[in-house]
Amino acid sequence: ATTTQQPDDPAYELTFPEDFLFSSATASYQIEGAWNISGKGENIWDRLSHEHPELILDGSNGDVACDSYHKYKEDIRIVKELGTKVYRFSLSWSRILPTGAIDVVNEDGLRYYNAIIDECIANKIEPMISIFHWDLPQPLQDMGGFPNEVIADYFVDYADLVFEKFGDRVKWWVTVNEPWSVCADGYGAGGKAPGIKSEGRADYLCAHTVLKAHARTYHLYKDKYFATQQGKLGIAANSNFYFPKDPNNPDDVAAAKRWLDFQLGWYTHPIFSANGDYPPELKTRVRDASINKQKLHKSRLPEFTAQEVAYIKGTADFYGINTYTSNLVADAKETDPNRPAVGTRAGDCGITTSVAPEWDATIASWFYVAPGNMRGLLNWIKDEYNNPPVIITENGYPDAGAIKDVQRVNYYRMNLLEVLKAINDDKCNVIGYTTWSLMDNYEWFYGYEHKFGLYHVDFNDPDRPRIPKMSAKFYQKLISTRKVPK
Ligand code: BGP
Repeated sequence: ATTTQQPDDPAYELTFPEDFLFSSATASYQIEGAWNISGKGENIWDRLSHEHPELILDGSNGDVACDSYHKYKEDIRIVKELGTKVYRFSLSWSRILPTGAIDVVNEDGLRYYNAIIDECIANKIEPMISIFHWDLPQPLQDMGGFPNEVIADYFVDYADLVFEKFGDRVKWWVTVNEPWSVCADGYGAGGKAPGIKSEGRADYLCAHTVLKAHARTYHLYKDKYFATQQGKLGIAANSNFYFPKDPNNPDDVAAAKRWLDFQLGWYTHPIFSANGDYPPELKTRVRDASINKQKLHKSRLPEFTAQEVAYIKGTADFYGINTYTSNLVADAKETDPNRPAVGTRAGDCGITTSVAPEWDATIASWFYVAPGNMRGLLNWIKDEYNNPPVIITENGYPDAGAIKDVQRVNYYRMNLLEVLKAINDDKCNVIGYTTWSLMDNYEWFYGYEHKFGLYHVDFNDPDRPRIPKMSAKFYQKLISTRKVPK
């Protein structure tokens, strides 16, 4: 069974609040194409996909993708057809600033995003803009990328420009999409561009820069633009919810909670918790592993000064969360032969992960359908951070591209019923929900092999037509009735 919901689940009777922000998402590198057109500079995904096609499942790249550089009106047309109030998309940093730095502005980049924003407004769609969704300008990577704190300066200059140019019409801003993926994958496990493998080191440095860049961007917006633009700004974190492998074993229960702190709290504790800063156990465990076990001079986890803690705390108007799947977590003692090595994040945390045998597999090896993930995560956020306004900034299901995408519909049904229960029964302050993705696109290391779209895109057709799948019709009906269709 792909879902646990019963046809008589009482949540089918519940309705989403009238002003609920339904949305669907895309990202620049994944859809735009036009990688070297009209002054755009090279970014880390251009570089990686061109130089290392062997890392991509089908050896492909985003050179053309959905051709949204030319077809953005088609994108807005399907957003309109779905009926979402919001369209979440991202800006290509190197299309606006080809070298990443503010001294060379590419006018065509500004023109392009102005056109998209205007097209949204003309169709009464509120743009939600991700300032950064992974496509770092290559020249900034050549300086070390996010592990080098100077990148925060470039980020803030870039953000300043986009607020100035687009902020009159944009009321929703996301600074960074999935800082965990940027850092833990990009500079830790190496599973995303720039593909650097330095787990437990460069990923911690990256996170430190990202958090500072985010906070500075928030303060900049509040100080310089909020009075006239009145927008809201947040971050889109990502995490699974983690279940204890043995719910009757208190050590596993503690381990699952701890891993949430290591994965999600790592980014959102400094921003949303009452005391700010990294989660206490993240600090003590990494410090202990670094100094006592590895005999390093200091902790691999950088420290914030008291001033920085205060500066970063509270820098978000909403809590954005992307979530897809789940894991079981077991405590792994020092003597456990399965415990990951000291210096890896899981080793620092003292855990192992697995999946439950009853969860359905999908086309993606990392993705199992895990009932309870959504509701568990929303409750964790509520309890951990005093119930902040939450926007689910991504949620979706991978397959090989069926138009009659029954499993995707089941997945959405399961998750949206959980969202309704979280709102109504658990009093979670959820204000929006976003599907990943509006349409099939370039799924990073999975190329065009994995599809998440509500709309099918034919990548063999030069016109790249967008065709609604069953899931698009399901979402459309859900939005118009504000109930989950049975
Ligand atoms: C999220 C990203 C999206 C999207 C999705 C699917 O992490 O924000 O950009 O790609 O995951 O993941 P993947 O393409 O790695 O399967």
